[in-house]
Amino acid sequence: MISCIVIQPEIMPAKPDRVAAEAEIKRLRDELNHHNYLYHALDEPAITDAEFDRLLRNLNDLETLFPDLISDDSPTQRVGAAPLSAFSQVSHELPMLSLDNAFGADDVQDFVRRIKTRLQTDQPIEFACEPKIDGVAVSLLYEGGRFVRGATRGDGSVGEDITQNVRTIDAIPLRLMGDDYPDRLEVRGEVYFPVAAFRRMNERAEARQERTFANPRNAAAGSLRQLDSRITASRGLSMFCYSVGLVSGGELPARHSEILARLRGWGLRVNPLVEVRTDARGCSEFYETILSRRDSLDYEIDGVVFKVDRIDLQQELGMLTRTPRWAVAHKFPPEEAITVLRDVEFQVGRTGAITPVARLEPVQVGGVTISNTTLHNMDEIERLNLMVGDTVVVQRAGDVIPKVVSVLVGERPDHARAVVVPAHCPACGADVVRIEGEVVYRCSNGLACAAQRKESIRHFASRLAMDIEGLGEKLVNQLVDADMVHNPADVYGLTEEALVLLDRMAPKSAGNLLQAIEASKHTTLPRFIYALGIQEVGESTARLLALHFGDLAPLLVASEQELQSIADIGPIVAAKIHTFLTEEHNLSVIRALQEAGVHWPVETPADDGERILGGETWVLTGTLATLTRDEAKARLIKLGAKVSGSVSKNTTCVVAGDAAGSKLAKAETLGVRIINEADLLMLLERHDG
Ligand code: 9MJ
Repeated sequence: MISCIVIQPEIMPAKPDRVAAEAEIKRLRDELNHHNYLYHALDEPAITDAEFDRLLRNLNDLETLFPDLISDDSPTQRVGAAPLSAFSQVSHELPMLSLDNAFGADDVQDFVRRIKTRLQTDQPIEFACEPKIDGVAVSLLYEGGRFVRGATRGDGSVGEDITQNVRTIDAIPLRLMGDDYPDRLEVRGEVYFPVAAFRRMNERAEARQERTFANPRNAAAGSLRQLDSRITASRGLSMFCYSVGLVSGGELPARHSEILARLRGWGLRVNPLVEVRTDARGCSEFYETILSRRDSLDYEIDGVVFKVDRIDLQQELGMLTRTPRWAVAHKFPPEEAITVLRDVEFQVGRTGAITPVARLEPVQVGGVTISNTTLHNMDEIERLNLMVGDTVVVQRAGDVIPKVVSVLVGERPDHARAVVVPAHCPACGADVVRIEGEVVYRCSNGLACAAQRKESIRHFASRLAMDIEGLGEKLVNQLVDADMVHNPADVYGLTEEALVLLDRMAPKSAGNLLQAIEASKHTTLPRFIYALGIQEVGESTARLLALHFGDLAPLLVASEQELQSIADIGPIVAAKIHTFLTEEHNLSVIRALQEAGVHWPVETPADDGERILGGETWVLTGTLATLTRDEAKARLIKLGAKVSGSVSKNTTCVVAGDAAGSKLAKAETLGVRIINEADLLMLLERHDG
């Protein structure tokens, strides 16, 4: 919810009388608090952000006319306090606890067993099960229902007073709802940085070449430690509440889960995934469910927490020094790990690109063991300041392949050595070259290099290219090593007699493979162009070329200029295509493929200008739920649009998917038309894009 306040004195109405103003101020505050609650605590907004802002402006206007009616808990008073010079200290009247950790189902079983032994019972025990938010623990103090103080956990006994910053977090009510709250109520929970907002912030920082934050937790901690609360306000922090501390002048329910429900009723934000489960088995099921949902949440969690639900049993169990006996955190496998870079090897790709690959001391990251990972290119190695022998941090985010994110330079051993690009191709021994202006180093030997041959044949057979099932990496390696296949066209000359001589190739699998090879002859022009493996020609560019030329023959004779005239093809790509299609060895492979019977239906070439989106420039940003980025791009291009990677004042329209970031923000600033995925689908369907 955006809560910026714009004062427009020139259109201020005549001053209302004080009594009427007081009533209206109260009405507006109640209404705003109610909508804040619907938006943040229940995630069910009933009005738009613009309507919310209008109400907030009305309230602000009235408070400007009657400043003595302003109170601390007014929704207008979140931001605006003068910057501090330092934070003062806060002593927690009741210590803020930390949690004991469990690292596996066995630890959880032990925890439940210990509890039953202490309570001398073999009756089932109910646990409140909560996601463990990876943020910053914060205490909120309410007196008479008004928010009066926010504090960090600190060492558990003494924290810092961050009241001004906490006030700016829209998800935290400045006034509790209802009237049955205790006179003094301390609520505890975790302030966090929503993942989408975190990514947006880092994207913006990167664009301005400013420092980025390593992860949402650090970013939340950094945002809460700002002496100027306007900075905190700009960050879009949020909070989940998960327990109470000090309570006086009122009663709370007898179960933890009911206390959470009560907190929610007072307008505080409680995680919606909290459930009550019984015994170790129920807890483990909860763990698995939450683990499987982890990547779809807009906040980071590093485990789940199990708490004995009955407060009387919690009291009976008591505490150790800093951790309660009645709770445990079952941690997820860490998504970050530290290991040693043993070596860097270089792999040769389809286009000869020499890619550095890290050989790591095997380490568990997010539940999988990793021992290799790509380092992308030499610029990345330089950026990381990486040397062989270094201790490195490996991180895995979601289901992404783990990567080296930083080097612990302080741990660098004396024997560390620099990573050097080999002068000769590790596969064929030819010279390695770096074309000016390019990041990558390449083997200069083209298809005479066995590694490039293997990769180009593997690419040719891959699913989005000729889709030859069964012709995977291992088989391609064997075929090239045995000198049976030198180029993609040779695949169509394979025979059963030759294939059965290979390792693990029975007549039946040879037969299946030959059938798949035969079936692949009937293909489409975009697939064929993509299968050729021209540098910079991915699936969507291949579609573009097919659409423009309709058949292969006109593409083969196209000039660089004509290629460049196609929307979305720039001079670099045009040059790569032109070079590829003028090299004799490539042309002879193309001829051989056609002679072997590879064919496709001719497409109707399209005239860019006549199509519905002819002359328009579109930008895709964020994640689309029903289309891949390439597919959306290709379909827009089919309707004549140019699809660009960046927003400018010449952009016609931006399609904003989920978690859209800086491009969306820029489009908003420039006033460019923005549509969502549903609008895009409607447009595509209407015009058969
Ligand atoms: C987190 N971090 O989400 C507790 N926590 O309870 C939850 N932390 C906690 N509970 C007592 N859900 C001490 C800490």
